[in-house]
Amino acid sequence: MTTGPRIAVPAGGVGAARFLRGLRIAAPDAQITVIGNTADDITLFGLRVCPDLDTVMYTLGGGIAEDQGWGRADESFHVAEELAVYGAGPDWFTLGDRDLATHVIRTQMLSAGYPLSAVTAALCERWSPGVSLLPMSDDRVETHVVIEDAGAPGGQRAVHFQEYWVRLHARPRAIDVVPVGVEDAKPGPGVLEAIATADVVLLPPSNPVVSIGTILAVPGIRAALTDTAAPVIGVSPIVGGAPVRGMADRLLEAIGVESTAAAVARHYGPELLDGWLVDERDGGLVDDVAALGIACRAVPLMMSDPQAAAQMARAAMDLAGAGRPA
Ligand code: FO1
Repeated sequence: MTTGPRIAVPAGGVGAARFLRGLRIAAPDAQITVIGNTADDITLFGLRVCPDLDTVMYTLGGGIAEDQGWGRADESFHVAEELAVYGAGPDWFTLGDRDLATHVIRTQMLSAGYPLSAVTAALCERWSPGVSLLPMSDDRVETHVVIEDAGAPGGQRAVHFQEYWVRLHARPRAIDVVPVGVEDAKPGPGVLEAIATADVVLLPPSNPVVSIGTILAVPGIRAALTDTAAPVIGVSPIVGGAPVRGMADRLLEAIGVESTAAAVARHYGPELLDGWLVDERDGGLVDDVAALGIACRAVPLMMSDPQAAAQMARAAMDLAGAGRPA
């Protein structure tokens, strides 16, 4: 019987997964519910791939390819090699043999009519991540990025987020980020309840636009987070004016948000955030954030290993314990 605090964590991929691994160390008795971003999901070779859900599941379940932060450890690529020989694309998104088994099971269950939430629960029975992993929605939402393309009509075209991120390496200027279908999406089973009954809500250092942003865009979720009695504490994904990993700055630019720890806090807003952790290098921004009505502390934010992530999680829980500002 877990007696610890109930913690709700809207989460993207690698940054969130590493933060969650630290949170499990820092709060071993906590009942953690992860609300996973599903707008990165893509269908390849007829299989549904859910990168952010799988990164959380594999990382907390002990099967992640640690250096990459995605995909499986001890992986082989025989199927991918065979597909390439057949000329079956795309070849820019690598699916390993072990990882493919997850996508086969997921696709089988989705085709049999199970909602993504039931599929994710079934996959987690094998992985035992130690958290409840809930898709943000059972409805399909797919982030597309509108990029400059001189050769396209009107000089721009939309590409799936994964093509923008993995094939194009976020090089083209992003004009707009569109979570296709989000306006018709409903929060997944258990999502609103997890937020309403949480003792603490933590926003990990995920991509504010295509991970946290898409979760907040599901109708009802942002309102639940602003209404919850629980303190909402975020961790800046931007350190020293640049994203810690990934290319979030390219997407922040598309929505007109400066790549600073203070600008992201302002973007989330004081109606959402009660507290915000910035890296020690951004200590000079603490007062700017506090002036927004958001409690702010500067602590080390580099998750170099699980213990460092645990320290960050402790700092976030401490700031939550400081309670909502009067
Ligand atoms: N990222 C890459 O940069 N290259 C890949 O080939 C790639 C394959 C891949 C396969 C499964 C999976 O779950 C994730 C994968 N990713 C890959 C990472 C993925 O683009 C990111 O995890 C998220 O979508 C961004 O948060």
